[in-house]
Amino acid sequence: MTHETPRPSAAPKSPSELRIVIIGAGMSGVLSAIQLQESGYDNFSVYEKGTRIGGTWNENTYPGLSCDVPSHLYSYSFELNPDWSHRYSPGEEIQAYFENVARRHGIPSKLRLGQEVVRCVFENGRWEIALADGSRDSADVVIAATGVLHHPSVPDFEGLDRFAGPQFHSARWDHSVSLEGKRVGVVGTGSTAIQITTAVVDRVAEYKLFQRTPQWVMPQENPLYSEAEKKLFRDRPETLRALNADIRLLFTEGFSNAVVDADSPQLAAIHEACEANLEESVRDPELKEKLRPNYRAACKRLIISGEFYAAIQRPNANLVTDPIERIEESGVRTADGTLHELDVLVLATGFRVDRFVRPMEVVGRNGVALNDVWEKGPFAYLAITVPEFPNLFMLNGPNGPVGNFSLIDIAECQFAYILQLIERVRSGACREIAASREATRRFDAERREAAKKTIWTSGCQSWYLDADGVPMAWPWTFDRFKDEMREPRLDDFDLR
Ligand code: N01
Repeated sequence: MTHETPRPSAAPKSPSELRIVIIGAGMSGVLSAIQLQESGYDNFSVYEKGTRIGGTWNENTYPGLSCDVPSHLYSYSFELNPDWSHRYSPGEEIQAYFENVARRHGIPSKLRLGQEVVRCVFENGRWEIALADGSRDSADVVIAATGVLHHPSVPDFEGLDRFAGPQFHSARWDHSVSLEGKRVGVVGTGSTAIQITTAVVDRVAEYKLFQRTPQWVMPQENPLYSEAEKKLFRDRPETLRALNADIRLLFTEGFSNAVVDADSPQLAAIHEACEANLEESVRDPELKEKLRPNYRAACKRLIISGEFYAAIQRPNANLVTDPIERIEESGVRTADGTLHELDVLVLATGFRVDRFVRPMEVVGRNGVALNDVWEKGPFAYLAITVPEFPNLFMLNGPNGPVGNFSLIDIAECQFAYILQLIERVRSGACREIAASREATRRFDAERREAAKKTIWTSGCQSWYLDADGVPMAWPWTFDRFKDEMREPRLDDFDLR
């Protein structure tokens, strides 16, 4: 697709004259598309490298997949869903929700599925966009909604390719492989591995969970919503809104605001609840000690599960804590010399969280490559904009509040902010807008300082930390985030 490149101009444009490209059709890409349309910006396309929308929920299909944010909170504010089946609904239902919402808002006509953006270059005041199939586009504004937990991290275990049976990363689940009656090994003890464990342990002959680091597990029930409750939500939408508001308050005060204050009483209560869960749920003292972390609860991303401890105590389940030495044809060899024979090996080993828009090549003003700017680690002013990359706005970019809040709430706040930046370009107030270097430096220094108070620096290794051990995530409360997102401080921007 080719578009004629107009000369940059500060004359106001109608919303339809502004060409916008959204990259990614996950939760935040679909949100951007809906909100742009609602605001009258109809000249946009959404490029998605997958063949369906949904992002995370399209890519992750492992058994037991669900969202550990309650479903009535993990919903668009303008599309609350009376029909969620559970407090924490399964992944398939979440995927169907996004597909339904997108359809209802007419987004499919804007989607370019199976189209991967490989390069965005800022030239003559516009973004020139190249796609993997050789086609091109050109836009005044690019919205990068490319996701965070997205690029599988596969450990380079010696001999991994020698394993004779099926093996795959949790985000690339091979549904052609039957687990019934098999000896199955899962590496990792993050949220993913814990969900897989509870879902598959009863289907397999032998289950081995390879744990490098134990996790604190917060018990949570996952009740079904009754038909009567769903009818009430449908008939009286105000009850649904009230439920959403109640859960938001509980989640924000009880967890989100707590993790950024390591001394908070809420964190102490979470730690106690996790300790009590371990004490009460695990019978065998040896297993209990193997499962006991030596760091504080919520230092790593907290595991939410009412079933994991029961699952790992099934007679066919085994927690392996000896380090993995190598992978052999018939299984996993641990450092104590044991060969754990397996038919299927699953790597629930997490994601490369420092990628963001990469591997897409992004080149800003004067030929500066984002990859070089991010050489020491990705950063963005308020998680949205990078100096010298004008009119490029990220949703859930680096240093955002990922991991502690409903990502949908976050994306909605971010989009409202981005829309105000777009509006400045449309109105002719400027042609190009990006955070200034000075404001970005200040923000980065402040967030590094604030990060010292968070629970993530209390003595554990996790995906929150960058290569220098500094938490990458937003280190302040959700209220502060909402305040920041209310209106751009134009002094912090370089407007041209
Ligand atoms: O990944 P993780 P995840 N040898 O990075 C282990 C979200 N999520 O996919 O702890 C041995 O948390 C690693 O060990 P260690 C949620 O935000 C949400 O589980 O580093 N082990 C760890 O145990 C979550 O936090 C939902 O010592 C190795 C595991 O692999 C995030 O996604 C559901 C290893 C990776 O854990 C990521 O979760 C699922 C090695 N070489 C996920 N390398 C919801 O419900 C890694 N490990 C929304």
